[in-house]
Amino acid sequence: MAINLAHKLIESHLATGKLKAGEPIELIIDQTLAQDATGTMVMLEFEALGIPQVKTQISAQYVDHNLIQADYKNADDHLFLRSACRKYGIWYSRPGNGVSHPVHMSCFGIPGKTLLGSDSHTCAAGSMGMLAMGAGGLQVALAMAGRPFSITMPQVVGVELTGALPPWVSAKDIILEMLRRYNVKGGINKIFEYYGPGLKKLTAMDRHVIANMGQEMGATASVFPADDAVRLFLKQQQREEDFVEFHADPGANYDQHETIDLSTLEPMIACPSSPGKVVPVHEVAGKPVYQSYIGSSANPGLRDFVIPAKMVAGRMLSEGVSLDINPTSRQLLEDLSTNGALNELLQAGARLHQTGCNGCIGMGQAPASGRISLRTVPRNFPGRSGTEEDAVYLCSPETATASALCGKITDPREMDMEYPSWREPDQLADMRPTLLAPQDIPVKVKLEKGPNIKPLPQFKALENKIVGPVLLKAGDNVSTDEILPAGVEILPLRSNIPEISHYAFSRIDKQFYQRAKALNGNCFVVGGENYGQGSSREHAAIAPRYLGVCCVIAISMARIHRRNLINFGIVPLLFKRIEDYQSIVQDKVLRIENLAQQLHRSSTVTAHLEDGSGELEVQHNMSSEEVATVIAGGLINQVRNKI
Ligand code: MIC
Repeated sequence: MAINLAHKLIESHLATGKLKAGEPIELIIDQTLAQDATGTMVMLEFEALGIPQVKTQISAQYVDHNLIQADYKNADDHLFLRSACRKYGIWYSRPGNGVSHPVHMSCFGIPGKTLLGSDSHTCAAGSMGMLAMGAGGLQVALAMAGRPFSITMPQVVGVELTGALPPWVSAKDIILEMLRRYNVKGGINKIFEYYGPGLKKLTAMDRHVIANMGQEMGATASVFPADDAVRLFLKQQQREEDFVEFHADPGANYDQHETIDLSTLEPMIACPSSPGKVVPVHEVAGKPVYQSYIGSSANPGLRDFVIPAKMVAGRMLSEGVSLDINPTSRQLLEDLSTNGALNELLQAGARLHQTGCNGCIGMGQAPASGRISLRTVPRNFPGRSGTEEDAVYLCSPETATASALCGKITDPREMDMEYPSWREPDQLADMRPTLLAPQDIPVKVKLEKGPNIKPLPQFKALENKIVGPVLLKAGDNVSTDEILPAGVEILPLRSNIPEISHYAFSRIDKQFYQRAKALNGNCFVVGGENYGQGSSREHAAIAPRYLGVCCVIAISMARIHRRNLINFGIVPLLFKRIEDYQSIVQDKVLRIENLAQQLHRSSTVTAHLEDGSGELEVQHNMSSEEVATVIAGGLINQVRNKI
């Protein structure tokens, strides 16, 4: 039988289970990555597991999110991470080296390997024939300890690309077109596998753009074959010896089929405030622009900076627009400065920021109130830029630059210039010397825990009778940015759960923390479809749990967040009937008796409305192992109990 690439990758790493969509499987993980905003938890969790050294082929820790050192907090975190890398045998990428996903690809990506990362955009490495997935930090810590990673076996959607992109249309427009078709939850429990003649002209970094934002559709992963484009990429990194050809068998089977004729695509844009609100650029053209943002893990390639540089060469940006350049990595910055593109950008009036994730996650660069920001980043959830009621649009570097030149949203095809030509260089600046390699012989290292590093909170086992109010009722597609926001004020608290919990649900209800504290007991949170979409930050589970949330009841849930809830002892429940979601109101008190028995016995859980007005039947889709985790009060307790 002709086997698709996703199945080949899964089969070669299968620890338990069968390749049957919907069934639980466990996968052996070859490589892990962490970034600093989630990495401090990963290291604390790894410490709690009591394992002396990582057991993976490669584990790497990047510092790319918490870069602004407004006080000691982020700096404390950096030192802690460096010491943890020394202690546990992990590569350390210091601040200034750049965004984890492209740097990992450049330094460590190998076709055919599995990669698990404590960042939802880890899936970007699917661009080079890897099975790469995002997960909560605890899952990554366990993978570092050599434990397999469990997921629900996804369906595989074969996306055939035909034709070639027209001028002014680039990889970002392909993934925006996918988002237009699938929206933010059409990819749940799916792997998107791209194939076909249209791949020929897409470089490994173009594919990274597409694989990265597969996460925005809720997909488990996206995969591309390891072909000549990947060989060239590895050659550019002086690692051609790591190339392994890897692709689907001819005529491979897929669970679902999708086709995109690239020649028919046009510049696309995602409107505020969801990556799924995609329209052609010309539909929103003419709106005044305040900021155009180039960079992030969603458009990290050299061409994503050089094309804008060529577009602005010899011109001046519109006077009212800030063109913010966020270099991906030290490598890219070096290449931009040697090939002259950096000067073109600066001379046109662009603004240079340090290498890293920066404004993508609200770490600076917040737009002015009521003004439009055009960004090449992967997400535009409400308020994520740091400005309340922001108006962030997601688009290609071409659209962002054309709009910065014209001062208004502009379809780049309208520019009075030829589409700049671009050829990948044979070699790029070498990144690896700036990474700190793990020592061959482990040395005794003390973890450097400055005052910003607080111990992990301990949670009790699940109570068998839960009585509490619905403390919050939320709508559809609530992202983790709304459950536990990021940004310059909150991100530095990632290593301090008591402090960060003050911000739980603050984007939805500014009084949530006070109300939870006043209650000082168990409570429920209710959500609509796709609850917890977006990031992998486990703080969006830990902080609510710390405040007494013991169950979330939603219509459906995003993969990573659902698992994070389980990992920290919050029961993920699902409405059986939409009407029940519609009729339940905030403050309604629920009572669940014999919860553990109910979870073990069947998929149905009965809750009683405490005012005597009846019963609410909900369901769960946890495996027996997941039920055991949640009953233990989370994965750390469960692992400890086993030891
Ligand atoms: C994001 O893009 O939302 C982040 C910040 O990279 C997160 C991780 C985090 O919250 O630290 C992600 O994508 O997982």
